[in-house]
Order: sequence, then structure tokens, then C-alpha cells
Amino acid sequence: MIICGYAVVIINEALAEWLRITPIHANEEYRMAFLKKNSMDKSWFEQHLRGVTVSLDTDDLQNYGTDWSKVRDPAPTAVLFPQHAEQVQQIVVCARKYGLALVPSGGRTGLSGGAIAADGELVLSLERMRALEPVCQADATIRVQAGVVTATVQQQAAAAGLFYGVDFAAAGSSQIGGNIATNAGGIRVLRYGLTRDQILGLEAVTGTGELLQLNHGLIKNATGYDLRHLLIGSEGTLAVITAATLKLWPHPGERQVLLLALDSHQALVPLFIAARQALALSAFEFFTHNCVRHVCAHAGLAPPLQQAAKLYVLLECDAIADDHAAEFFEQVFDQGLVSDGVISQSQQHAQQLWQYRERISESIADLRPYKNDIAVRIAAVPQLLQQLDELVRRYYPDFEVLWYGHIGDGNIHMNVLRPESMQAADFKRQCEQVNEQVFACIQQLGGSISAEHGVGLLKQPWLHYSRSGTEIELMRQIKSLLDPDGIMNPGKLLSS
Ligand code: 2HG
Ligand code: ZN
Repeated sequence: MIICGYAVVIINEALAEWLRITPIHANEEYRMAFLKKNSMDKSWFEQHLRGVTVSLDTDDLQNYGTDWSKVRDPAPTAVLFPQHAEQVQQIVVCARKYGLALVPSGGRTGLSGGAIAADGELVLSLERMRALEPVCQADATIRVQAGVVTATVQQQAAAAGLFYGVDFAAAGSSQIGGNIATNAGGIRVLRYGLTRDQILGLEAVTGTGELLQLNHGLIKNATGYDLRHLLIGSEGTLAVITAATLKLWPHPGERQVLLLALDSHQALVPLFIAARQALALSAFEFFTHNCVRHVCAHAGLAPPLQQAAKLYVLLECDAIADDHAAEFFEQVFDQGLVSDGVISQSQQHAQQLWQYRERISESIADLRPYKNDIAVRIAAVPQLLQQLDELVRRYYPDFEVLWYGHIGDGNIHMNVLRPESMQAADFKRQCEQVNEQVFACIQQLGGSISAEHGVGLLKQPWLHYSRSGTEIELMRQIKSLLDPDGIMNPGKLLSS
């Protein structure tokens, strides 16, 4: 017993030391030597984590140690696949005991590096936790485990004649737990709200290994601090989300899509106000002409309108009579807000029009753009665009910049492409320098440096532009309560 306890202390100290001193890109050889020296092979994990599937396979380490941001090279120690909350508790308890850092992992579709494991962490994948309960018609809810894919929830809701309000291009891969951890937004926030607004119950394991059942699916519950909302958007730094009860909505039926051409970004907000007054809006998106160019080249589509426009708005609303849609178009055309447009003639046509917006991100993914995901109040959007336009002209004169996003939520995605002649490291440095100007402008407008992609690793150095020193200090104190050993996704959101 004593020998065994001693060995544990040695492993513990050695591991802690290794996690502290290992260079950022722990190399494979070093990792293997370390595991061997400390007898931490697969059987070590299996013995300490009974029933949990463990992988030390190089492909799995590469695959599960990264996310769509690819901001760091993956170098986790192992990937763990629990199947229920008790196994997650077991993992957290073991990680605390041996001083191992954990990276909770969903569909890894994040764009801020929140799911990257680059420093010998254990990846805790939720992908084998995919159970769904039947839809509850009385409550209009569905309870799911965290690894259920977003599109599966959408399908289950539709099969029950209901609707899940969250949607975005990554819905086919992203998982509910990850959506909750990042408070994902997407394309229909203006009608249905953020992921936060869909969560009626939450189950999670804290960094101390405690299992929490929060809010129990209730609509009304006035019993003090709502810990559910503390965990939503906490990016795996406080707890691992293991299950949730999701709110479902009445099915909206058929939708109509209008794709409109604009000559100036000054027309965006007046057009939004007019559309919101005239139509039952569910989305109001915008994108610049170069976005269309990239999507057409990538997806083999013809341009949406005969004449290219400077800007496009794609709006979606509950189906209306053709003459009502035409009337709305004439009204905004006469007001000089739009110069051209197309109205969907069928559900299939509506889906085709959506492609010009939904496929922008994938169409430029291989070019590894520098991404900003910023938000201000809708009323401040014209001022923000004006100021950003000036910054871009001054600091990015030779760069291609793509603008798109969710005007109906005041959320703009600014993607900067690297000029071919520029080295990747120089490009990153320059973009990070420009960030200071962009975020100063966001701060002055009371906006957010990360609207819906999270802070993760990528935006962490700029958090103070959106959150005060007092807020950041309170966040740290909250973290130390729920994660006293600092094992939960260290270095993400808050600096470690
Ligand atoms: C979108 O709205 C996503 O398409 C991705 O949030 C944004 O690629 C991006 O910057
Ligand atoms: Zn978006």
C-alpha cells in the first residue's frame, strides 16, 4: 500500500512538473518516453478509469486535440470517451488526484481554439454520450446527453411537429454540449435567441467532481442565483456539461427568403427596421460581394443576381403572399434602400438562396483567414461599420477583407485574407496589431470582442476590451470555487 501510494505521489509530481515544463508543442517522442517512464500506458488509464474507453492512438490524439480554428498543434496525452455522467465524475476525480488538465470536447467546430489540447492535457470527448429522451409535448422540451449533434435535435423536434431554434452552418457536426459551453448563436437568434435561451435544465460535473442538476426543466424558478446561466458560455473552464433539457418552439411552417442588393452599408439598419415592421422576420443576414465570389467558386454556383452588388442582405420571414413580398420589395426599392433582389418561389429555392450566406465560412476555410467576430447594439452598427471601414483602408490597404454576419443581432464577422506574398507569421502579427484598433473601437461603442465564437485561446489576450478588471477578477474567483485545482480547460477564456 505504502509503495503504491508513493508511486502515485511520484507520478503526480512528475506529471505536474511535466505539464509545467513541457514546451508548447510537446513532441510525440517526448510524450511516449514520459508515458513509458511513468508506466502510464493504456492499462494505467483503464485501471484508473474503469469502464471508460481510452485512446492513445496518434490519429485520435491529432484529431481530438484540435478544433476548426487550428491555432495550435495538438499534443494531448490521451483521449477519454465516457458514456455517462458518473464516468465524467470519475475522470474529474482522477484528473484532480494526478494534477492532469482536462479539455472537454464536443464537435470541435469552434473558431477560437476553445477545444484545443496542445499541452499534454486529457481530452474528454462527449461523443459517446448521445442518448436522447422522447420529446415531451406537454413541456415542449427534449432532454439530451451532451454529445448529441445539433442537427439530430433539429430532426427530432421536427419529427414531433416542433422546432429547435438554434441553427448554423456547423449544425451537422457541432454537439449540444459544445453549443452550451460557448453559448452558440447562429442565424435565427433574432427570433429564437441564443443557445442560452433554449436551456431549461442543465446537468454538469464541476471541476471538483460534483454532479449538478440545474433548473430541472422549469420555466419559472425564483430561488436565487441561476447557476445554469453561469455554466452556459463558460467554455469548459468551470464544469463539463453532460446533459440538457432543451426548449422547443411551435413549428414555423413554410418560410420565405428575400435576397436583396444594397449599394451602401448605410442602408443596412434602415432596411432592417423596415423589414421588422413589415414581416415576421426569423433572420436578417448580410455579406459583401467578395463573399459571393468565393462561395460561387467553391460551390460551383451561379451569382444570385444578374448584376453584382456591393452588399447583399438575406432575410427570412414566415411565408407571405407573393403580392405582399413584392409590395415590401417595392417599398424599400422606392426608399432607395435596395437596388435589386430576388424572392424565393419555393422551399427548395429558399434553401438555394441560403447557400450564398451559409457557405461563406467553408468557402474560405482553406485560406486560413484571420477572424474577428464582433458585436455592438444594432443602433451602433452603422457607426461600427464606418469606423471599421476606415481602419481597414488604413491598416489593410492590400488585404482582401470579407464582411458578413447577423445584422439582426448586431454581430459582424470580419475575415481578413493573407496576401500571397506575406509570410503567415507576419500576417498574424499584423492582424493582432490591428486588433488593438478594432477592439478599442468596439470598447468605445460598448460592444463585444467575441459575439458568438467564444474567447478560447484566440481572443483571450483582448478580453479586457469587453470585460472590466473587476469582472475578470470575479470570474477568476468563481473559477477557483468550481475548479480549485485549475484542471478545467486551463488557459482558455482566462489566462492561466
Ligand atoms: C457564420 O456566421 C459563422 O457563418 C462563421 O459564425 C463565421 O467564419 C466565420 O467567421
Ligand atoms: Zn456567425
